[in-house]
Amino acid sequence: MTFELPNLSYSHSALAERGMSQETLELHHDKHHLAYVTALNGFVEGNADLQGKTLEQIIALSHGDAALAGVFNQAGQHWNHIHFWNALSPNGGGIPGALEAKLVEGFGSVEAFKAAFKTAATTQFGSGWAWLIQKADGTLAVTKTANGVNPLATGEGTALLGLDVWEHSYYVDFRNRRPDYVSNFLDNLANYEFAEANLA
Ligand code: MN3
Repeated sequence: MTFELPNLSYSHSALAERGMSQETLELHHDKHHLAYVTALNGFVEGNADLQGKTLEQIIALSHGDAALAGVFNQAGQHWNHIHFWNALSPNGGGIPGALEAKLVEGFGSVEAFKAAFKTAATTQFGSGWAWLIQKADGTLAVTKTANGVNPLATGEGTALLGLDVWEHSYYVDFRNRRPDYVSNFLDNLANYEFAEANLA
């Protein structure tokens, strides 16, 4: 096996009081993420060009290549979910000072950042992701991507904080209320210390 499902750094029930249930994490991490890893390993086994490559290298070489669309989807989703588990915290929601200063610089206020992020996350039509990124010029921006795409693949910038907006990420806990899931993430679950650590 080339790639492996990483363990969560918290228990499956650790986020339940903050709006992400044990059932969601069991399905999302143990089933959905594992399926991406298993499928990716199947592609690698069957394609010598992919063997020995890092996950980032596979994302770079498969992105935009129609013949490798299946590979990209699995590799992108593996990368995205590794990021996502780190973007959640049982002590989430608190924004450390250096990141807060960058958010104010980039968006005018923390509230304006959250509004921009919520707009991106709720207007991503169908499956995808919302991201806080740092662009090459050092400034922050909010973006959204479809399916398994991420800012690493598009070259838009460094992913600081990503939110999964596929229905499997919120349907158990929030049913069809994606806006409530997004707000709860921003206020109660987001690991802003992880986001700050991703700053250049
Ligand atoms: Mn997911």
